[in-house]
Amino acid sequence: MVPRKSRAFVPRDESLFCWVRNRPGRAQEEVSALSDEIIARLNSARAAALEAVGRAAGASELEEVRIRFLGRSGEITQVLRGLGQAPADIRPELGRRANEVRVEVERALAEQAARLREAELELRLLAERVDITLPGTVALPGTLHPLSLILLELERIFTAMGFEMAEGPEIETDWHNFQALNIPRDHPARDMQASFYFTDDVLLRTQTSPVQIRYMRAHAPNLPVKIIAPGRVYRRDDDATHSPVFHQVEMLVVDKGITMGDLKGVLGVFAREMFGRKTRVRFRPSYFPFTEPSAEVDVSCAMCGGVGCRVCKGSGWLEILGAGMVHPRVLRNGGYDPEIVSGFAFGLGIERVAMLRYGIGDIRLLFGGDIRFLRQFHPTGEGRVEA
Ligand code: 2NL
Repeated sequence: MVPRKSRAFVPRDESLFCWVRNRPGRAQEEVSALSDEIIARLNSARAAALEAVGRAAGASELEEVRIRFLGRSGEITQVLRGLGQAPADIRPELGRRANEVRVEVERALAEQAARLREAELELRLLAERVDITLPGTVALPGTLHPLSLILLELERIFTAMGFEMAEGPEIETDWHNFQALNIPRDHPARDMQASFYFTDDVLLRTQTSPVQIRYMRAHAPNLPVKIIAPGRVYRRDDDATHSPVFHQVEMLVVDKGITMGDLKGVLGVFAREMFGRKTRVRFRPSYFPFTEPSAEVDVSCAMCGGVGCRVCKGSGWLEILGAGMVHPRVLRNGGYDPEIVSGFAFGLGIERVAMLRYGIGDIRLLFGGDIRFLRQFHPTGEGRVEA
């Protein structure tokens, strides 16, 4: 509540001093009575001021109190101002007292202002209090996706053997994706790779082979070609072991005098590095349009060591990739002369390797984004699950 402003306690014209001034030759009793009265007024002004200061609950209320008592026409100011007309014998004493009152009220104002600031700060500190014992937001370190882990592993294995990484576009021409790889438009192999076409000539690549075609055409006739081409590929498949988007790594070597023995050697190193030192490799005759001869390559099952288990369905072997000697037509489409050079190639699905390596039963887990699943994988192989 704002205290009601009182007027200056004595209007100038009716001041006590007017009364004294107008009566020269006044009696000593009159002067002392006057002095007593001024002192009484000072005291009551002092008491009222101190009380008002004590009651002021904010900076603006405090300012009102200051104006009421010490302002230009404040109660104490009025007394001080009027002292000029007080009789000379009592003036110094009254002046001293009035000044004391003024100083005292000023100090009380300053102290109350400080107290109010303090209290306000106290309130703010209380309101803005931060509980530093509350648990913070835990920043869980991320983990690499199992597909990334396999890809990094492949990169490590093949770059150690002197291979270069090659990349290319995911949107390809029919020629780079199929025709250059000896798969003409009417070839039955196209049915096995049901594709996503934009136009008759443009599609999402179904394999990373077009990267190798592009690489050969960019580098021919330089030798050797030793590349691995990892990347995302697309096929119209969708079940527990097939995803419409998946990842492939293909490898290509082209040089003079390359034989199937080189292919077997490289695949042996790869299999032992990826699946363990004791891993054995088996070749079965197969067919791909872009290789001749062609082979399905199996590795001995790392789960059971080759005796047969659920993972290898009792056979002791896991089909891991397809490979072969690069077809002469494909070499020629890459800009190399098959009379002078030869080469080998393989292709593998990264998802399949990840599923075998980590014991994942459903390919869709790899694309589900469930971090409870994804957090289990660690470069050291910790936290392996049977899904
Ligand atoms: C598989 C089989 C294979 C290739 C890919 C290839 C690439 C060029 C020339 C010759 Cl440029 N071959 N790639 C060769 C054999 C098999 O993939 O089952 N992939 C998942």
